[in-house]
Amino acid sequence: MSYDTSNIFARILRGEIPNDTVAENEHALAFRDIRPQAPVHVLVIPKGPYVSYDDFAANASDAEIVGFHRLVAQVAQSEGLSLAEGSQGFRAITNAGTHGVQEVPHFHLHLLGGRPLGRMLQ
Ligand code: D5M
Repeated sequence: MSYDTSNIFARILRGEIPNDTVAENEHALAFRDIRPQAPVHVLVIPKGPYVSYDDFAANASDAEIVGFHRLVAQVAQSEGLSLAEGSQGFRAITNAGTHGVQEVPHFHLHLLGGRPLGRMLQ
């Protein structure tokens, strides 16, 4: 699947529509989900044009991959979700494609926490 530059997260990255930014580094942006499913619901996206997790993992540079994951860790800490600092935990998920029910075709990781999230897999 080729990258669609008109997707909403591409527009956020270009500054065409507003977002509630939580943190940012050279390679990634973190902002609050517009339809939060938990007290903390932050999306972390790479700044590069990657459709899905597998696209990102296969094609991003080492620096982009590290930068992305460091931002996830930074947000987990700043949002009070870090296990190392005594939180009750969190969930990090990414949806891909039709079966994964991916709505926005720019890779994003959902970071959810602040309440018990229930069991996902039986
Ligand atoms: O989830 C896509 C997520 O993106 C969904 O939880 C809503 C969120 N969303 C959609 N538009 C916006 C804007 N403009 N700001 C913040 N969050 C947004 P998926 O994993 O693709 O199903």
